[in-house]
Amino acid sequence: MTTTSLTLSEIYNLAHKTMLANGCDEANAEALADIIYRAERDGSHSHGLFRIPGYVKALRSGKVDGKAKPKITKKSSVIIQVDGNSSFAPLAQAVGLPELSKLALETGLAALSLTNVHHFAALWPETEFLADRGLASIACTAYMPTVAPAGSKEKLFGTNPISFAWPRPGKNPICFDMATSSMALGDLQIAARDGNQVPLGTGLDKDGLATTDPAKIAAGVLLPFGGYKGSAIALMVELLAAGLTGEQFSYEAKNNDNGDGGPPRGGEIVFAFSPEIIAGNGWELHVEGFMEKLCGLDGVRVPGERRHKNRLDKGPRMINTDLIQTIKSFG
Ligand code: NDP
Ligand code: PYC
Repeated sequence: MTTTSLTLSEIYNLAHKTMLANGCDEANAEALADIIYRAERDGSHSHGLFRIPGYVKALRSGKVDGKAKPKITKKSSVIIQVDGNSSFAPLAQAVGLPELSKLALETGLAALSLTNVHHFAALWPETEFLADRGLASIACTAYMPTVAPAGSKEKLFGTNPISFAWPRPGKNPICFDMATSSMALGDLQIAARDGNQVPLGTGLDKDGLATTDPAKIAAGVLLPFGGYKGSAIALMVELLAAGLTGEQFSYEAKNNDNGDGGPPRGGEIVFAFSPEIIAGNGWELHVEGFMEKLCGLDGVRVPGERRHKNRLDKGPRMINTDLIQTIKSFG
């Protein structure tokens, strides 16, 4: 694979320019470019520039409205809904997350339901936003059928990511963000592009046979992580991101999608909790005592730590040259 060096501002500008050239207004382009830049900065490679071709396809087919204005509604004293009006998820999040944070800091616990959005990004930006404001949170979204539920060889679940973050005042938050499949589809596609094999157990080919060839898995099914346990979490994500928001389950998203290769319409749920209100005074010290024990164990690291270390590096990033050429060809 050939790579080209891009500075972080070149990454932001390339994403921003491409979005503007393909029908986004400034607010939508800014929200997307910011999420792409932050993914590359932190080393979330499968959800940064790699996603631009899909974003562009969705704009060009008209599935996503690059000029959408998300609409916010307060559904109850602790529930906010943002209707993305066919936007990509980041702009709807930019509208909803500050309100969610305000509400959870007042009440101790609140939820944000995002509907009519197209989610193609990592989820840690949502949960870290809340952790930076002293809140614990959980976010999840569904996708399109990619993963066979435990016991089956047929795909029904999306790769259904879930992120959790916990605030640590004065320190980086604890934050995990993971697909509930053995591997995110983006990483499988990158492995196929780069000619790498994947571990046995990642997925099955179209005949239901285990394989280490990512292209064959892409034509077959991914498996949930951890067998029936990961499958149960993927099921929970379908129910929370679609059943609870009223948006599409992964199978419905696929049935109603135009197949342009961009992200389908769906929902996302974000729950926020205030340790200050729920646990009360002293929660930080209590948790730090636990974290000291955890991090004192040989071989243990805090989820999110890899990204937070990458973030300290303000230098250029090495990006796949073909990908840059493809993105530049979009205008
Ligand atoms: P990974 O398997 O790479 O990582 C999952 C989590 O585990 C991360 O928080 C990571 O932290 C943490 N972790 C990894 N290794 C260790 C370790 N040794 N000790 C402690 N923690 C560790 O993520 P996935 O490949 O499953 O997902 C990648 C991305 O894909 C996610 O950001 C997800 O949101 C996104 N995605 C988005 C979808 C969508 O529909 N929008 C669908 C599916 C996935 P760290 O980052 O610090 O390594
Ligand atoms: O990597 O599985 C994935 C994915 C699906 C939608 C966005 N990312």
